[in-house]
Amino acid sequence: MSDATGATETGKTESKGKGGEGKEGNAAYGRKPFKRSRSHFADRITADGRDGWPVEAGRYRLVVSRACPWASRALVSRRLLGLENSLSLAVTDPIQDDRSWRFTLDPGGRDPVLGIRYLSEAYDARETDYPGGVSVPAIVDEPSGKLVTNDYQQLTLDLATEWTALHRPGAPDLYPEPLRDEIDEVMEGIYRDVNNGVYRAGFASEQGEYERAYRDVFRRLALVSERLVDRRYLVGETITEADIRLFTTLVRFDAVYHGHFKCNRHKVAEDPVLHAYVKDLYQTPGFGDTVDFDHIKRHYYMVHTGVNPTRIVPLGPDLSGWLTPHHREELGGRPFGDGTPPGPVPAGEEVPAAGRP
Ligand SMILES: N[C@@H](CCC(=O)N[C@@H](CS)C(=O)NCC(=O)O)C(=O)O
Repeated sequence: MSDATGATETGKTESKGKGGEGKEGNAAYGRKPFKRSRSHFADRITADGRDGWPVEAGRYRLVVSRACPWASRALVSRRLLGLENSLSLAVTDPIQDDRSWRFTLDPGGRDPVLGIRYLSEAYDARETDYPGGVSVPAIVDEPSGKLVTNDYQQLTLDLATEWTALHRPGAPDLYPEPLRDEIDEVMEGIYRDVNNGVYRAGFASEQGEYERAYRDVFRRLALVSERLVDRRYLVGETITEADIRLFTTLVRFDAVYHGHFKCNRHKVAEDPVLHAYVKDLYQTPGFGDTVDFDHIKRHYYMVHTGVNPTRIVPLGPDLSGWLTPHHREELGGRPFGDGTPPGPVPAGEEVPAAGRP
C-alpha cells in the first residue's frame, strides 16, 4: 500500500547484489527525499484461494524483523488470532547488510525451514531479477520457497478475515464488519501522520519537509490522545486492527522516533493518555510479548547510517515503566470482546531478555 507520495521505505536504496557478505547499514537514508512505494507483491492468501494461494495450515512462513513496525503488526495479529501453529515464523537479524534482510540469527546463518540466507532469495524465486527492494513483513510459500506477498497493509486484514478457519478458539474479531468504515477512517489518518509520518520526519532531506512531517505527527497524536481520554480502544469497545497499527508506532516512539527521527516535541511517556494506552496494550498478551527493544534500537540507530553515521546506539530510555499500572481498565472496554486472551508465547519465539524491560 502507499501513501499519497507512494513507496517502500528503502526499496530504491539497497542493492540485492549476489556477492558474499555485504556491508552493514544503509547510508542512503536521509540523503534523498523519502517516498514510500507500493508493495510490489500483492497476492492475497485467501479462504477461496483466488490468487492461487489458499489458506492452509503449515504451508506458509511469515518473515519479520522485530525491529519493523509494519512487520510487527503481523506478529501481534498472529499471536492474538492464535495462528502460531498454522503460520510459521522466521525472524531476521535486525541489522541488514547491502543484500538486505538476512537470517544471521539462525544456526549457520540460514533460515532452518526455507534454507536461505537472505530474504531476497525468496523474492528472486518468485521473480527473477526483481528490480525493487526487499522488505518485511513477507509471507513465503514453504514448498516452493517463493515470496507470496509483502503487502503489509492487506496482510493483517487477511489474517483477521480470511484465515478464520485456523483461528484459535476465543480469537477476537480484529476487523468487525459493522465497524470497518470507522476503523478504516481512523487508520488512514494514523497511517499518514503517525505510522508513516515519523518516517517522513526521520528521512527528510531538507528542513521544510521535516517540519511538515513533525507537525503532522504531533497534530495527529494530540487528536488521538483526545479520542482516547474516555475510551479504552480506538474504535468500539474492543481491540481492533486500528489499535494494533497505532501500537506498533507508539511502542517505538520514545526509543527511536523521539531521538533518531527527531520527533521530539514530547515523548509518548509525557502524554498521560497515550502513555497509559500504550502500556495497557503492551501488558496485553499478544502485544508486549512480540516487542524486542534491543532489535528496535539496533536496527534504527545502526542501519540508517545517513541519519546516524557513528552507529552509536543510545542506552536509554529506561524501560522499567512499561510494566507499571496504567489504570485503563477503569474505562471499561472488553479487550477481546466475547473472546479470550491468547496463551503463552510458543517455545522458541520468546523475545530475548536483552529486548525486554
Ligand atoms: N513493504 C512495505 C514496507 C514495509 C517496510 O518498509 N519494511 C521495512 C522495514 S521497517 C523494510 O523492510 N525496508 C527494507 C529495508 O530496510 O531494507 C511497503 O510497501 O511500503
